[in-house]
Amino acid sequence: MFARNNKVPRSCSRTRTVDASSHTPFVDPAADLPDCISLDPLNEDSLLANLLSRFKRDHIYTYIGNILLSINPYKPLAQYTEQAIADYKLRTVAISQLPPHVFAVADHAWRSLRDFYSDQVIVITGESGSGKTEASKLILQYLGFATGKSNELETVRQQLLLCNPVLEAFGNAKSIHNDNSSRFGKYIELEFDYRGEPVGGLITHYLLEKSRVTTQHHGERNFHIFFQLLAGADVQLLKSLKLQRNTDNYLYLRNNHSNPSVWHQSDKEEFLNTKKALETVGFSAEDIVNIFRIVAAVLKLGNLIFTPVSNIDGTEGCSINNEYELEEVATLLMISIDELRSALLYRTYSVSCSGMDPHGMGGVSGGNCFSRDSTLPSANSRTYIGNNHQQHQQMLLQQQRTSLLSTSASMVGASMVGRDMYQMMDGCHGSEVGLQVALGSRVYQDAKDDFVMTDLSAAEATTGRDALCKALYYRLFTWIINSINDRIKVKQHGKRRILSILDIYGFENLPTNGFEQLIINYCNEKLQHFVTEIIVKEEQEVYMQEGLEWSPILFPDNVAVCDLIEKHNLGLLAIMDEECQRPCNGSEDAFLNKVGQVFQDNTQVEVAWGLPSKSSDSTTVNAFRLKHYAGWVTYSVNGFLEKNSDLLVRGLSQSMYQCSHPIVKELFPEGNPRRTTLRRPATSGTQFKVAIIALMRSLRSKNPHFVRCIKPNAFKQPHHFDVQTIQNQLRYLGLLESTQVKRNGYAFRQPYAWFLQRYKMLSTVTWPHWGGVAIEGVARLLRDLPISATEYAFGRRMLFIKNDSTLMQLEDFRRIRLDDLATLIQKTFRAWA
Ligand code: AOV
Ligand code: MG
Repeated sequence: MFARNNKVPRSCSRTRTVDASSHTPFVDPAADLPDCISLDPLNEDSLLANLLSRFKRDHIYTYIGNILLSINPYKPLAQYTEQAIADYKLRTVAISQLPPHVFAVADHAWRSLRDFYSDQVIVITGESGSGKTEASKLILQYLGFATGKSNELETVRQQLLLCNPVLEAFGNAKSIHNDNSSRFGKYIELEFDYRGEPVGGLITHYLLEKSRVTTQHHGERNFHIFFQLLAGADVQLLKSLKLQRNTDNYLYLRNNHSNPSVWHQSDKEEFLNTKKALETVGFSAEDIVNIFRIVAAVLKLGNLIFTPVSNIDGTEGCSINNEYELEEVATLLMISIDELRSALLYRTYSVSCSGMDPHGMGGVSGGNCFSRDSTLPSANSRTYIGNNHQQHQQMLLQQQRTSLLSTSASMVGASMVGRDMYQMMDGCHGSEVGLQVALGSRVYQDAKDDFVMTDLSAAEATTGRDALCKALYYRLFTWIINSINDRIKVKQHGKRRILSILDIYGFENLPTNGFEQLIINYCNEKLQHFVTEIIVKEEQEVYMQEGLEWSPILFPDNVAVCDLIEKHNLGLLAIMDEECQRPCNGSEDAFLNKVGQVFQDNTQVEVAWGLPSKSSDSTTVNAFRLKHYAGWVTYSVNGFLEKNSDLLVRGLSQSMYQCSHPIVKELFPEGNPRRTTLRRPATSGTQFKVAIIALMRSLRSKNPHFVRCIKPNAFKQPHHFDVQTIQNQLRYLGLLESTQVKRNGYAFRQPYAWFLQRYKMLSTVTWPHWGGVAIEGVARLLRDLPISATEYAFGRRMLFIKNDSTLMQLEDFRRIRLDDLATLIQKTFRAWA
């Protein structure tokens, strides 16, 4: 019990950093309770003190009822051995005598699935670097070892265990908060048969932070796989991929602000793990090389340098400085170098009679886009007009033959300065009259596949190159996950139940936050809402509805911030979409203006113009600030619209579709010239919102288990228990309130009829049948069992059980009794025979 006189003084608890390896008078070392609901008194100080006391002994796990708190130790611990798994699986002692552990959560979820045959979900939350991904891996490890070992399931088990290294190699990166930060959200649904054996699974991923492919924040790295490949590939593989080992040779790996380009020793080993994992998951040697060819192509595309070229008619274009890199990229992607060069240097606009596609983007479901301003051909670029695909190809060939500095009048059906042309197109939206006036009837009349072509400036070509690399990488990532899903999907028929594990990117507040952080933090808001609804709000509502004695415990609700972001028409995402849908007037300033107007009376949003930039001394940024559940975050709007639009210009997707590389072709279906749809896909923000709403629906449909991860300090250091950092997390996660609810509340509840049906064999009064009212049967049954009356309560319709351990005890009684009955029946049969 926590001693009253050793209570943490509030004043020091706000500022202290405690070296957890040393003894301090901060807390009574004896106060080391595995479940915080037993603390007396229960308050923030005693909660903190108990956590510190346990942390000092490497007891990083603590219960709050059936919620598991996990504090990142930032050092390897000896508590994840096969023996530990066996302890939790075999339970030679009562579960309450085993220390709190993430294995216990995994075990409880799995037993609940098997025993109650209902879907379960383990929701892991916490800020970036708090230990969510490690927890999810330990849960998978437990489920992998603890479930049966039949040969038929061995492959499934191995595949499920080994998809993680693959996902981490392609989807994780070093961030300032975490050296192995997940840059995507991951929802793994494991399917089990009636025996509780794994039979397959499905991985859903949420919005990979693909902007990292081309730019990284100060002190951060690109995705691990780039470094792993360069460090770990043998000389032959490197040669075949046309790569050099030194990361400094690649622009995308050279972060100017820091020195992360030096690969870590572990990258080399990790490469072998990733390759092995790819093989075990079922990728063929050919698939693996094809995957690495794309990774290599991204690195080499990133090295292309575009130099401005002045045309003799005064317009501006560009050429590629290092053609040898282009040639190697073309070889890797298996595409003609001319085709690739044209896609990178020129822009083609479709002007088909079904309506014009002013952005030349077509329907694209992934990839990045040019910002709407940079989509425009530069004001002084040349424009070519033609009217069918063949003519287009001829034109490209002729361009390559003739000097870029000359204009071939025969190719130009009408002459117009690019930006004017573009604006005209936008204005008329493909209207026949408008186009005929501008282009002349020849271009438009038989227009099935008409097009306009312009030179790109060096800056535009660079933006295009980056957009292509982000699209290639993101789509490769999606392709890998889809391929894994094909391999791990359930092949057997029959009834199945699901145990899901949710591991998303944690809440982030960086020196400079952008679109990605808004998406990440929106996701965290939704999860925070889900968790507090279930743990604090709904639970209390049920107690009151059921007539149990209850004093309400209040906890601030974050529904207002969720609404502010996702509200139909008037949320931040909707305002962003509205700007993105403007033909060419959409701008980040206009977006920010609208945010200021819509939320002028809202105290949770602030708009700020001209803030000094954190990444550069002289520049300023326009931003808005949001008051999240975890504190205020300032978002610079720079790049918001481009990232939200998430489109790739048509010429680039068409060129990728032309590749003979077997995977790349598949990644860009919209590049098929025969595909006619011009419908714009939903924006990134909207796609994410739809996915998150579906995720919340899925979470709600399952029985939840919670792991709440806590970060002990901001320096990734072991033995450092930073009181303020932890106190802040305890507060915004509402852990004191959760403890109060759990302390006074109940871990389990079920209607009387259900309870009676399940446990009727435990009493001769209720077995084999109870003829009376269910509630009375349950009361008789409980009276016959060695369970303390303080462990349960009778509601109007349901029986409430205080602790999970009591439920587990009931399950154990049931299993023993059923075994006895089975033996008895067998004996009786034998006697008859
Ligand atoms: P995260 O998933 O919560 O962050 P991780 O699970 O990647 O955080 O943990 C960050 C690092 O902390 C790991 O790489 C380990 O070095 C260490 N760590 C975490 N848990 C443990 C543990 N139980 N034992 C030992 N070390 C641990 V993010 O993905 O950034 O939100 O987006
Ligand atoms: Mg993670």
